[in-house]
Amino acid sequence: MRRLRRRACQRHIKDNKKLSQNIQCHSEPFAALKDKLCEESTFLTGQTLRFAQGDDFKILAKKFKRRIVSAGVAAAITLGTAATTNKALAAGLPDPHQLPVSMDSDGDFLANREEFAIGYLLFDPDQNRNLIPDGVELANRCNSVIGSLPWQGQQTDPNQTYKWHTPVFGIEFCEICGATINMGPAGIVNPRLNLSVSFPLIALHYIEHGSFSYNGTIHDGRVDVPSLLRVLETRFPYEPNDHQLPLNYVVKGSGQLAPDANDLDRDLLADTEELASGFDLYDADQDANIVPDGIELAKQCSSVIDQLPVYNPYGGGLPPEKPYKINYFQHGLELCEICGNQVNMGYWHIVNPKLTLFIDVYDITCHYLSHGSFSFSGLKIDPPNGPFHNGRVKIALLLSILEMPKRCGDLGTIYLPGDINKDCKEDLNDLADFADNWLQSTGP
Ligand SMILES: [Ca+2]
Ligand SMILES: [Ca+2]
Ligand SMILES: [Ca+2]
Ligand SMILES: [Ca+2]
Ligand SMILES: [Zn+2]
Ligand SMILES: [Zn+2]
Repeated sequence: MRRLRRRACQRHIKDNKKLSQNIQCHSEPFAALKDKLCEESTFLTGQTLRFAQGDDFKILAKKFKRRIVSAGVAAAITLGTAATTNKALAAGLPDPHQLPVSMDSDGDFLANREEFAIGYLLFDPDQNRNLIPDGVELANRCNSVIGSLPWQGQQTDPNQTYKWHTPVFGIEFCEICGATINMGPAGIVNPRLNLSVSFPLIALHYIEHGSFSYNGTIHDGRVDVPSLLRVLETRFPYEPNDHQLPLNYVVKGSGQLAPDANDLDRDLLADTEELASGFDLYDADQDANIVPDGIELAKQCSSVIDQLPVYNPYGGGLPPEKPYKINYFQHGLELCEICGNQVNMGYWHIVNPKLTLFIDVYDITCHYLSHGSFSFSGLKIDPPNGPFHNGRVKIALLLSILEMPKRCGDLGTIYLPGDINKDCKEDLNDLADFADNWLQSTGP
């Protein structure tokens, strides 16, 4: 089947005398995939999903997700439909550069031994539930990191990671799209860690297409994924956001925002914060959703704060018995140091009546939390825009006041031993999952 398709493509390339990457003959499975997504989206949301000409797989999946989430049925997609849709996506992948990998139990384009080496799950093709096979998005992420690296000789600092390529006299062709690529070697060097990884240049063409395996007329093989991640100092496909201030971030006049900048697992939770909140200081991704825990915890806190009931102490009613917030916004604004957005200079007073604890959270703090950061830095609205509110949330205190983990799946959720599908209920579905996993298990 695969060979047939390839042959048809080669014929197509010849016919068109054009080595384009958008080959018509791949559009057929893609069209089927679109139909499938439309169907599922219509089923879940009652609205028809529309695609523009030239939508690629990533945009497609994103559109689908956005529609589903905006329709408020995110839970349905995470718990029920995702599994079947993943299989559909994995089966009908539109970019034929994404070559299947041997010994890949969950079909996510990462071999079992690679998943083991980089700390991913062997039997979950979509750990972050975004409908993109994890191997494909990891390759995409690597592609964007590699894209931002300077070429050898163009580094601005001797410790900077760089990429190199030694052109030779000769080219090869991509077996999938026919692109012409120099057959010389290439690689990436990380001088600070004294690590490097090398591959034929054609590997970069495949990484660009979401694949760590490559197949050219001269070279075929697979990039050493664990080494590549080490060299790039990347572990997750997650796109970082500038609001996620490093723990050693310093603001003029206030000094370092975080009281502790030691972070063994580099998940943006300081070691002392992990200890104080009962997290694992050696595991950057305790809930295995390939999002660094510090970043997702901040976002979870943000959404829990958003949903707290507002209590007006001057309104005459009794305060709620559950956690609530009081609005102490003020007549004045401050600026976000990172994006320049204006937020209120006031704060929320958050109370947990049962524990008789409270915490004040500035509006600027909420802004940073929503971007995945417990550190925050606001500036005065008037030039020269000196520092205003800045610091770092007292995480352990905030978590106890908000009674986190609040929802099933929030970081720190403890699952009962029989709760195999992790929906916080032990039921018949777990039995089915158990039977599934038992059949797939390669363990003794
Ligand atoms: Ca796999
Ligand atoms: Ca994924
Ligand atoms: Ca940490
Ligand atoms: Ca995580
Ligand atoms: Zn190609
Ligand atoms: Zn901002």
